[in-house]
Formats: sequence, C-alpha cells, structure tokens
Amino acid sequence: TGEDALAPGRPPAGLTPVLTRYWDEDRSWTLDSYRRHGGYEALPLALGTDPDAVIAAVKDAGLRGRGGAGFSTGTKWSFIPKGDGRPHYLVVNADESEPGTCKDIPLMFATPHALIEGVIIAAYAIRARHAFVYLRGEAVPVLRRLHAAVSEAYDAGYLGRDILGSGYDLELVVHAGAGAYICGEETALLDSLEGRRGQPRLRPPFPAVAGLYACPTVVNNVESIANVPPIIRHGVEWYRSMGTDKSPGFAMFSLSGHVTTPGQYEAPLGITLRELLDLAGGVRAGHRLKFWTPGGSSTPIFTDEHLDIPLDYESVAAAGSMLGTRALQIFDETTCVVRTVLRWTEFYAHESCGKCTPCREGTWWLVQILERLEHGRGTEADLEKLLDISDNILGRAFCALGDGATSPITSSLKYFRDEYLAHFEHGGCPFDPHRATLAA
Ligand code: L3W
Repeated sequence: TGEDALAPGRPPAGLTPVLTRYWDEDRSWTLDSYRRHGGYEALPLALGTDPDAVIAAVKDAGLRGRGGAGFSTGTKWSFIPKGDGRPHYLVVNADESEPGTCKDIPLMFATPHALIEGVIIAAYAIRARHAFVYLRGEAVPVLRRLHAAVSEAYDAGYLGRDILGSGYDLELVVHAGAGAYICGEETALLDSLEGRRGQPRLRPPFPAVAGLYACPTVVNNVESIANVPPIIRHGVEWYRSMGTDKSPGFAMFSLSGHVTTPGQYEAPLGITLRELLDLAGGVRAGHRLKFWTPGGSSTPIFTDEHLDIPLDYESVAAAGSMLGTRALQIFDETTCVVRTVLRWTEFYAHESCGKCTPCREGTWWLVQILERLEHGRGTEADLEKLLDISDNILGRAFCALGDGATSPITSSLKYFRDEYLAHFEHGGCPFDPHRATLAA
C-alpha cells in the first residue's frame, strides 16, 4: 500500500511526497529516522526475490531516468550481459550541475539512506558486487553525510558481506569529483572515476556493455535509484497509479527564481506549471511569468503560452522541449532574455571539455555574439549567425553538452526575437536600469 507515503491530510492536494516526505523532521538523515518511516523494508523483499524479478518490477513500474534523458531504468538494467565472467558495476551519477537543477543534493543531504537502500537493491538486481556514488566535489557537507550514512549501513549489516543473511555481498564507495559539469555526462564520469581527466567517450559501446574498467556498468541518477525502494515496497500498481501511462510515478519538480515559495515539489508526472505555481504561491507578487525552463537550461525555454502543458516526457517533447531534470527556473517580466541566455552560454563555454571542435569553438563564438548583442553592439545578421553556429553544433558535438548549449539560444530567438532586435535598435539592454537612468 502507499498510505504511509501519502499520509492523509498532510500534503497539499496535488503533491505526492514519497522521497521528500519527512525532510523537515529532526535528524531525518539518520538510520533511525529512515527506519521509522519504513526504510530498509524493501531490502529483504528484494533480496528474497530473483534479481531478474527485481528488474522486471522496475521495468513494469515504468520508472524512467530522472537525470534528464528519461530512459527506462529497468530496460537499462536488462542490458547488462549475463555470465560473461566480467564484474558488473553500479555507478550513481550524483554530479548534479545542470543550471537550475537542485534536487539530488538536498535528497542525499536529507535522506542519504533512501539512496543507499536503492543502491543495494539496484546492485543486487544487476548482479554487481561493487557500487560507486560519484558526488559533485563542492558538496562537502553532503559527502560527509553520505560517508556517515554508509558507515551506519555497514554497521547495521545492510552493506558488506552476506547482507541480511542473504549470501549477497556489496561494497559501496562514495567518490567526490572535482567539480566539472562534463563529469555528469555518464562516460566522462566513468573516465573521471577511473582517475583520468573527465571527457566523454564515444558511444556505443554504451556503459551497459563496456563501462567502468571496460566492464558492464549501469549509470543511474540519484533520484532514479531512490525511486526503487518505494516501488519494491509498495508495488508496481501503486507506482503506476500516479503519473501518466508512458510517464508513470512521481518526480521532484524544483521551482526556483521569481516564484513566491521556491523549493522541491514532489508531484505526479503530468502536473502542469500552472498547478505547481498555485502550490508555490505563484510568480512573485506584482509580477507575471515571462519565460521558464522545463528541465534546466539545456532544455528549450517555454513561455506563458506553455503553462498548461502536462509535465511528462511526451507532452513536453511534443511542445518542443524536454522534461530533463524538471528544474523549473521561473523568470518574470523584469528579466532580460538576452542577458539570461548569455549567462547560460558563458557557463557552457566554460564547462566545455574541449574534446570536440563544434562545442569548444562554437560555444566560444556564441558567447562573443551574445555579448555584443546584449550591449547593443550587434546587428540583425548576428541573429542569423547565432542560429547558424547552433545548427553546426547540434547533432555534431561529441556529447549532449553541445546540443544543450544551443537550446536556450534557438528557443529564445523563436519566442523573443523582438527583444534581441530591441537591444541594437536602442543601443543597449532595455532592462539595464543604469542605461534607463542615463536615457532619462
Ligand atoms: C544501452 C543502448 N544503453 C541509451 C542509455 C545510456 C544512458 C541512458 C540515456 O544524456 C540527457 C541529455 C542532457 N544500449 C542505449 C543505452 N542508453 N541507449 O540510456 O541515454 P541518452 O543518450 O538518451 O542520454 P544521456 O547521455 O544520459 C542525458 C539532459 O539529459 N539533461 C541533463 C542535464 C544534467 C543533469 C545534472 O546535472 N544532473 O542531469 C537535461 O536536459 O541534455 O540530453 O545511460 O547509456 N542502445
């Protein structure tokens, strides 16, 4: 049943708090607290089941990767070859760094055991004896908390040899990266974990075939793995009772920016931004929505026309964007779209690993052009150049970083071309208060 997960009367209507349910409780990160809320109840159920049955349950539940791509988690697990003699590995991608994305770090900080229990079940399902959590290096307090929680789990017999008397052994290592956006790309992450400079590898082979140390490896996002214990504990039907047919379940929606109550809103997939904004007190008082990102800055922006698009993988894609990480960055009418896009593009140019030319050179040129447009020194031909460079990056870069860098540019030009024109027609940014003072 899911009744304890959806305690009557507690969550505002529209929310389905499972992972975020007791984040605000005192010492929510401890083993005692996790156990009090049904934690580690899924583990014996999974260990008493055939690993393939665990994979089938996750596949039937329809869980899709929460790190951005939305790939079927159970299907990914089923790609791991059986019996070829190589070790298998589970790697959790905890390198959260997509602009606006801020769900995995608080999840690990508030309830590290939710991730650890998921890791044990997932590793058991794919027959791995070693699992790694690759954490973003700057998140030092989270690193400490994860280390403490992993120790608690070893002491309680949830990790190590013969877990709960099942005969299954698992070692879990928490590794801190050095703070590079590219290391969130799954193959660059694996290079970094192996001790090399993090740069993406050519795919195929996908990690499921040749990943860490060239062995079969599943790389999953933190939130995806944290979804596994509730699925095992409450069942496939419970999970499928939320969300939509093709995007079942619940997910964390991270509202930030010009919103009255920013934060994490755990809700069924298919909820709309209008509904989420109602729960979050709306756009900040006295202002109106101008544009927003459905899944971080790598996903094409939306405007107030898209308030009623169901936030599930299919509906967002049909409307021309991607659900991505559900990092809903809200911008009101006081925001300059050109300046925002320039900031994001500077981020991509800085974080480009330099391995491929379209991304390394292209993002640099995009910054140069956006900078002169923002400061009123551009021309109409620059808008065509932005589109041309974007076209030369899209589909030609080595990994998704390059493609992502083009999304805010092409989508903002689609919806806000007039605002770009206004910059050079008026000799500067119309939103710059200093310029307005000078003009007056
Ligand atoms: C075996 C096949 N495995 C696909 C696996 C693949 C991967 C997963 C999804 O990029 C996106 C990106 C960002 N055999 C397989 C196979 N797989 N075919 O499935 O693969 P893919 O290529 O669709 O996506 P990806 O490389 O995982 C992720 C977008 O997410 N994004 C994310 C931003 C950053 C964060 C963060 O900081 N936390 O999430 C935002 O939109 O642009 O499109 O595991 O191996 N035939």
